[in-house]
Amino acid sequence: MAERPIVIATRKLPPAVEDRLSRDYRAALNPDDSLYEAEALLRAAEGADALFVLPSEKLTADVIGRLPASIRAVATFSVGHEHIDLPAARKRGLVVTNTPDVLTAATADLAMLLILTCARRTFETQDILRAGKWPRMAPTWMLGTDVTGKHLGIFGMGRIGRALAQRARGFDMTIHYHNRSRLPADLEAGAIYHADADEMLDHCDFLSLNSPASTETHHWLNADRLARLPDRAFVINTSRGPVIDEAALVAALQEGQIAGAGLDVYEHEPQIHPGLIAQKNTYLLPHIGSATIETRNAMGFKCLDNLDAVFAGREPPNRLA
Ligand code: 8YV
Repeated sequence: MAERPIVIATRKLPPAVEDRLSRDYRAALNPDDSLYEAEALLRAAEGADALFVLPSEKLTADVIGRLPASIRAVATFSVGHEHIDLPAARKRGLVVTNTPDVLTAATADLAMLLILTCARRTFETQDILRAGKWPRMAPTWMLGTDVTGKHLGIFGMGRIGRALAQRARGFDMTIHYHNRSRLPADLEAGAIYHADADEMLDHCDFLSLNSPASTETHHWLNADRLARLPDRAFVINTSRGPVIDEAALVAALQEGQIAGAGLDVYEHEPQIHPGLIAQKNTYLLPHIGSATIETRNAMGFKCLDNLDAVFAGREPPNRLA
């Protein structure tokens, strides 16, 4: 019987995922969850057959070009794939796969949670309560805003954008969206399409960013677009930090150009712009969009389904390259 392929897992994974990985492959795990720099990753890859990576590993054209010939596949434990140079992977004949679908619900839930928390000031009020500074219930204190009847603009109506729209409809919100192309009526489900994303900004009580990171979306929400948002608008981001010009967002918050922001992702993770921390009307989470046990297990199993297919000579279900 042929030896099981060698797979390098660059990060510590949920136990059920590591168990299956170790059962079916000769797995190099990372129990300390220490980060691999490019050179260390290249050394670890020597003689291995596949890499199981996260967005923390930057697989640039240079790194891909220097991967040992033994590496046939890279499975990324993420739907986002901006950390992997796909053209370079194709050129090198490297199979690359990701984990779509299984994290859609969890990420959309978190976007909805940020909308609600911005509207109802939940973090801010909890901080006050925990600090023992709750004076008493008062009719004019800590007033938020309703979400019912408000307008939600979604920039990027892919799987997660559509799942957020579905949730927001349950809160009686009117959905606007911009996408590269208009969706068919069944997927649009009554949402209002704006071919011009800038024009959508005028309508937003909440603007949710749900596009992938790319050269086209880099700093899409810049100072000009922030200025165009109504001053009652909240910005929600569960996609990728660089879609927002973070310095411009801080300036807009400081100047009261917008009402607040609910963020799960940042331009320079894990560093957070100090201006975001300083604002009272920011609700900041540490990139936990997909962080439920069910979702993280499903993401890991999807990576393994893809690797299983590669090593069985089948087409992997979630192939990017
Ligand atoms: C991942 C994500 O869990 O899938 C993605 O693209 O952003 C996350 O939800 C995270 O990147 C860890 O892999």
